[in-house]
Amino acid sequence: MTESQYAQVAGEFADVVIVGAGPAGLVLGNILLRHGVDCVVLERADRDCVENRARAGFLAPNTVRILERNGIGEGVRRHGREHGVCEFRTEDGRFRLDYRGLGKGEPHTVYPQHELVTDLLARFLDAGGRVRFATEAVAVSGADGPAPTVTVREEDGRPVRWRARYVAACDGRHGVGRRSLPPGAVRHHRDHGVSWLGLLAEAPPSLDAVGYAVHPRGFAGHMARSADVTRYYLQCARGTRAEAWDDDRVWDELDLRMRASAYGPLRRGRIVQRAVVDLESDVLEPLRHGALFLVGDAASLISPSAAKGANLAVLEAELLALALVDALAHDDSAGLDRYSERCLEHIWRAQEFSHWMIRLLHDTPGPGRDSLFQERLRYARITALRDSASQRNWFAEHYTGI
Ligand code: RFL
Repeated sequence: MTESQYAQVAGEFADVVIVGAGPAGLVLGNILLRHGVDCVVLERADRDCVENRARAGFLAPNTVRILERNGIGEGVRRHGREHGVCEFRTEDGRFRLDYRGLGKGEPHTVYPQHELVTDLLARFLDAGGRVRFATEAVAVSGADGPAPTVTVREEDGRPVRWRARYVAACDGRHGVGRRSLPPGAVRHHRDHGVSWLGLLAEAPPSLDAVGYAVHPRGFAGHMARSADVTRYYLQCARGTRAEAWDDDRVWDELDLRMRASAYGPLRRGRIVQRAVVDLESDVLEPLRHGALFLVGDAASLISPSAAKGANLAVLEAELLALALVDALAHDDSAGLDRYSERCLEHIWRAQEFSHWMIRLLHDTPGPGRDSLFQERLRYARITALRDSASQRNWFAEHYTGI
């Protein structure tokens, strides 16, 4: 359909059009609604899909505070479980790091992302919020002028134009927000050269800690999600097909890398999700282009090594929501002017820590890199964490901080 044909199609309006019903979009929508700001959430997927996408699980203390102070923390408060210990398993044995008692003395809260999203959605709809499911945004236009427009394709294929005063792209790394940026936008990108097979097992956790195993065959990770579900990761070769790993192969490899023969076998169960994740990071600069704002994964993609993605999404959503309230209700746009700069400070810090975690857990390959040199550096990092009190404090503060 041409631009002139789109000009004929039906039109709707909201002060703030939010694209994407993930943690970023739904935190933003809830805070706006609470302050009486007119908004709508446009979501490509259907409700069932949005409520059942298993992804993150570790919430930073600051994330919990943001949810609480905006009246959207009830689910986390009721069902989240505090978590504060890591166990590292290496060629030298194992050591535990009780990070809750170090750094700023704060734990993570384990609460599966899809449950958080389910809570946020229910809350938003109960408060009268508008969500259009199965509605894909295909273009954002006019963001540099007074009347930005989001063109969407509804479930029946019907095009609709949403006019807005502001557009929040909370639609992840492949969304329309990133595709709609002007030519001057910068994308910093880093491929870490490492891939993980991400697994979700219908099995109780095997450790009372986050488990990080460094092994000659590659990294393995263990993260509790609930009493019956555990997330595991296995470092794998680039280009691995997830289906090539049947359940027995997964469990045997996990037992090997987690050194089950020394520390006890893992509690097995059905693998219900397997997907290969290439560890990549990117940051877009700036995060504002006129009336268009990038939030969450749309603003920055961060490797899951340090569990920061959903936490950044929530932090940015609150900053943007309060700035939009000031702009729309009090005619004060200073917060919007500062949005990009304030978020980028947090994003780059999180990127730095996540990058450090990758190099703690892997011998990162790369052209011209001496692999034995990389291995020795990785070993030095992990022994410093084991032996140095100040290093452990530094780790604790950055592991839970955002
Ligand atoms: P989301 O959650 O991807 O939501 C984006 C939404 O936008 C919709 N969408 C569109 N809607 C309309 N029109 C379009 N054109 C659209 N394009 C996309 C999508 O359907 C979707 O509903 O982005 P958001 O809100 O920015 O949230 C980001 C987080 O989801 C992400 O950073 C985390 O899941 C990352 N992450 C983790 N983060 C943590 O803080 N702690 C963790 O423990 C953690 N573990 C993980 C993770 C990510 C993982 N994957 C997916 C690599 C574990 C894994 C395996």
